[in-house]
Amino acid sequence: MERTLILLKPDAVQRGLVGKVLSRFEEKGLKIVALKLMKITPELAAKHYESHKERKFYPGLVKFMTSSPVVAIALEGIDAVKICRTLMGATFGADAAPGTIRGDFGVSRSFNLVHGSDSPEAAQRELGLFFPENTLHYDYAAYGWIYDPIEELKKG
Ligand code: 3AN
Repeated sequence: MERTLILLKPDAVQRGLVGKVLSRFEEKGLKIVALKLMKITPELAAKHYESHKERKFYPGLVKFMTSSPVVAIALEGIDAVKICRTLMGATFGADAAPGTIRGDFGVSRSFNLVHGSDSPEAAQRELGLFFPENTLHYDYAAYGWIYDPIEELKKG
């Protein structure tokens, strides 16, 4: 099982899309292991977007992400990072395929509704930043019907 960080960005919250976007992940079979509405501080934004510091869009990105609350979510599942990135779609709404979150709900380059960790290593780092209090561990009834244990064993 892998864990990943998802952020529903200020545009998703302000446009009333929290439920719809969260449903995409839940309905796919990902388990919610932490969830909170929060305001990102400039300090947290700087740590989270450290690798983009030199990019031209960085100041606008930090301003946007700190302008209004976000919903931070930790999701768990086999290959959770990759699956969430596929559900999100291409970075810019106008390029994102129909059926993806960004493809269905947005057209913007910067207001692109959702963030998802781009590797298991990034996920671990970002989960530590957004959920220093730790994520939960509990039995998820749906797993028995989401994963075929025989198929998973064969994958080894
Ligand atoms: P992704 O979120 O798909 O992993 P990254 O990591 O390339 O995309 O970029 C991080 C964030 O920076 C994006 N989610 C987007 O909001 C913003 N961003 C990237 N490129 C641009 C750009 N050219 N103009 C405005 N914002 C951008």
